[in-house]
Amino acid sequence: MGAKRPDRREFLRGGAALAGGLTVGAAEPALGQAPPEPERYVRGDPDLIAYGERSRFVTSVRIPHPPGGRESPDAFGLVFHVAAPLQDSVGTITPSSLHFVGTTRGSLMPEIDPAEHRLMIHGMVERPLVFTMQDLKRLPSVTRLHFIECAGNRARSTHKDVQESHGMTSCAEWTGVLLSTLLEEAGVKDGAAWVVAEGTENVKGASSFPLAKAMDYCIVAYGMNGEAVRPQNGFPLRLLIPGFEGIFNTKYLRRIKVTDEYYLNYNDYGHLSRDDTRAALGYQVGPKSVITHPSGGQRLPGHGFYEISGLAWSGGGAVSRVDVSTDAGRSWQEAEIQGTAQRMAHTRFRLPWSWDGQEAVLMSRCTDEVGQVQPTQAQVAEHFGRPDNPSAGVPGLDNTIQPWRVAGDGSVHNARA
Ligand SMILES: Nc1nc2c(c(=O)[nH]1)N[C@H]1C(S)=C(S)[C@@H](COP(=O)(O)O)O[C@H]1N2
Ligand SMILES: [Mo]
Repeated sequence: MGAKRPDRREFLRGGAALAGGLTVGAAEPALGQAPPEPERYVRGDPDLIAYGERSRFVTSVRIPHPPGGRESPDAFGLVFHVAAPLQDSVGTITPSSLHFVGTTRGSLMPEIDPAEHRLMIHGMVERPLVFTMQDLKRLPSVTRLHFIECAGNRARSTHKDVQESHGMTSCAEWTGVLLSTLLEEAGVKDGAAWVVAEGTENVKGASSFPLAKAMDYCIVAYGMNGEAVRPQNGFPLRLLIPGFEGIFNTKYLRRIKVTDEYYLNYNDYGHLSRDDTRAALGYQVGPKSVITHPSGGQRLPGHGFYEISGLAWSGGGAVSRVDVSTDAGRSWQEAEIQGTAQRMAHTRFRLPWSWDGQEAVLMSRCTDEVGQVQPTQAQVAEHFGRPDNPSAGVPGLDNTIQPWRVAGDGSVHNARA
């Protein structure tokens, strides 16, 4: 018995049946010519043997964010955040070298020797503990796919492409020890309600989050995409608070304090609620999605068959459904979800589409496992009492539907208000 192979006929039943097959217009007929031989060979060297690199023909790179590279608000570093080229992504995992980077106050990274690194757990616990990296690696571990998204990942009408509008989220496979395992080892005292996590570098990257969240799904991670966490993402140890906005995912993690109150810290822009019940939902990323192909800045070479493809995610759990519209939201079709959607992870969706060469507006809408549905920009503006000004932005996280307009010449443009 072999692995289950995708069935082309099933795919066609999904709505892509085109007279003459899928490749009409997309490929030339073969008339006996064999594909060319390579003209050049690259000679391997010890470095390439030791640690591989991508083809020189693959040039997709990260960019400073905000676009144009506004400098860090203080003197610590170069840029504020760095955005991932999600418009070029395939599948669901962001390669570590292209993972977005969020540095709350600059981009100076601490260089930490893992042999010297310690994680302290203290505060309202029975047994305060200090772990070395080696201690942590002896404990039961988990490996899970999770996205991280910066609360500043808000699409604007001026953004040209997915990288500018949605590039401050990424998804990696994280490995480490559940925070609940460490807190159970330490023994949380009655009356504790908050957890404060602190990083190692000068600005500490600290944040406070509810104890209930700390006991549920959070990972103290040392692994990222099959190797050690990269320095830009928190080497040697970082916290994953899956589903909560990016700022909670403390990098260079060195201290966890269990408390009975919210701690104010350098990371707090004043947007985080200190009320336990509001905090539980207010820190969470809503259901969100973006079509990565075709998307802003790309060009369709001609009419005919295309696969519309994109990423969907939610802080509320797994993506349960994605709908796609090719007529600016007048009608919707359910897209195919790649594999089994993981909780708080990017999920790839796909829909076969035949472009007739007319102007079309493409949109995607995510529904998550708890039934939350991604809103339109107009719905959110209405909700916040600004129906005449949908581009004004909204307080908190922005998870509104992203429209892309395919013009008659095949060029694709941002169609946000
Ligand atoms: N120690 C520390 N942790 C931090 C930060 C920081 O500046 N220092 N930035 C936060 C912000 S604002 C974000 S969006 C996420 C980004 O995680 P990433 O860089 O791995 O993508 O890390 C968070 N954790
Ligand atoms: Mo961030």
